[in-house]
Amino acid sequence: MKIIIATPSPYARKARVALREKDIDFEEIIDVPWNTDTLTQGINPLGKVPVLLHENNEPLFDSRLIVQYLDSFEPKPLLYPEDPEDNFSARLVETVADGVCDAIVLIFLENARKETLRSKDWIKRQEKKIYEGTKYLSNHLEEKKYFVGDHFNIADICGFSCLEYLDLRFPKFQWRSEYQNLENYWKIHKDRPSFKVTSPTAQIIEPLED
Ligand SMILES: N[C@@H](CCC(=O)N[C@@H](CS)C(=O)NCC(=O)O)C(=O)O
Repeated sequence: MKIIIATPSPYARKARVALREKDIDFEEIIDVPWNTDTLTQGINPLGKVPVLLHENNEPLFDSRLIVQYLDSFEPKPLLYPEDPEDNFSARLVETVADGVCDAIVLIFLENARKETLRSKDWIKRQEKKIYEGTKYLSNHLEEKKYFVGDHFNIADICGFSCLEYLDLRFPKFQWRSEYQNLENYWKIHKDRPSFKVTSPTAQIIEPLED
């Protein structure tokens, strides 16, 4: 298998962690999807990473679809829980964590525009999603070791990736001091090998004109 990724991307990280947790052989291809020469051209009409390439199958994109595919390709360990209640609960955490990352990306892009073109109201609107979403994650976690059930699953991949993406792109938010339970959770999982080797790193993107 091959996976096209960007090093800061929390969505690509979901697939990167899942591949490692399942011990699947794969090659990582690093792209900068925001640049005009992105490798996603002609592969993903949406121009986004991650993209999974597997033999002659159709390229798969969108992190959720990719992780679901990986669960059917190699069910051990299953990342989307079998139990229906846990399954919905894990998907909810995934939705909120991904949504927080969406808001972080939108602020990052807004700030990449010329100062005169930036909208303070738009940034505020996105910040509210970040703060409310993180509060939701904290409430959902309580004092547990895992977000959902008693096993590591997709909710943990998304929740943990979201917290480290906050550190990278939205450091003014001191979530560690505001939510002690999230800080404890981060400490418990930070040395997990699949997380350690996929820790997000910034890339330089072409500046946005107009
Ligand atoms: N819903 C998608 C989101 C993927 C996404 O937004 N990826 C970003 C990188 S963090 C991207 O490639 N953006 C390029 C663009 O929108 O042009 C998923 O979960 O895979």
